[in-house]
Amino acid sequence: MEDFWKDIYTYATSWVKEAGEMIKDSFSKELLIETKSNPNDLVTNMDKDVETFLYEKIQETFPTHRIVGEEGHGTDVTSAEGILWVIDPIDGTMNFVHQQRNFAISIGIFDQGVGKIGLIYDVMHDELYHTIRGNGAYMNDIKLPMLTESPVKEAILSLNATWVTDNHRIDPAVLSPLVKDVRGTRSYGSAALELAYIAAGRLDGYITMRLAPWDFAGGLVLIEEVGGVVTNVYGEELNILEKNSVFAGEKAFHKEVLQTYINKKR
Ligand code: 2AM
Ligand code: CA
Repeated sequence: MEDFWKDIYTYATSWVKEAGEMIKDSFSKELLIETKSNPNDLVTNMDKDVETFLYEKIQETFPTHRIVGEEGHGTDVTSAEGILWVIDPIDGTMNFVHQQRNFAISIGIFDQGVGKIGLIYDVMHDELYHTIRGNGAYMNDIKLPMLTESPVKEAILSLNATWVTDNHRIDPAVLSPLVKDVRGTRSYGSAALELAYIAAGRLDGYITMRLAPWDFAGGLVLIEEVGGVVTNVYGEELNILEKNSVFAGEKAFHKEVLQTYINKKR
């Protein structure tokens, strides 16, 4: 393994763990909750504090690296040149506020647009999903096996019911037969965790009509490392700097869904 990436990974994992402690400590203090684009789009002082903490650590240690974060850092980043950190300080903020669990810190680190490091930290379970490209993916110390083929009829698909009810976002004629045919559906409310679960083989697919780069950056690197596929819902490559629809999954499942369900209806 190249020492260069190992070094970056070692710093990143220690900062993510430290940020996890900050979040846990915050449960005994008052949380300031605000809304962003709509009344259900929540942000707290902890989202902002964790992003600032990570941003300052990266800037101090790796001043040439570029950073994009959910809470406002890096709005000036318009290309994927150089080394780029894509950060979600708390993914699943609604879960964080309402449930105090099922949220994660997510980081994807890219070199000229190619994913090199993926980290997703499930803070409350103390489970860190991590990879350095080409060196295997892990949950804590446990190596994640390569994904095995999963036909639609045996698959568990993760998706948020919102997308099935809203005609403007996806035609129910596409999703409804798929939802009927899979073995089961799940919804966890944190894109980062849903992607980590695919990497761990607990889910076979995840479909969503809109995610921001910080929601999927870490998961993309993890899933690719175990042989899975992450695209938009039409099977096209994602742009790491733009909002996209996302369809992630085990390779055979991904192919079957595109061929049998999505492309037939286009
Ligand atoms: P967040 O908690 O960091 O906001 C919920 O189904 C998942 O989708 C979460 O990962 C959430 O991230 C993300 N999400 C919620 N609203 C979104 C939006 N308007 N655009 C992109 N991602 C969103
Ligand atoms: Ca997010």
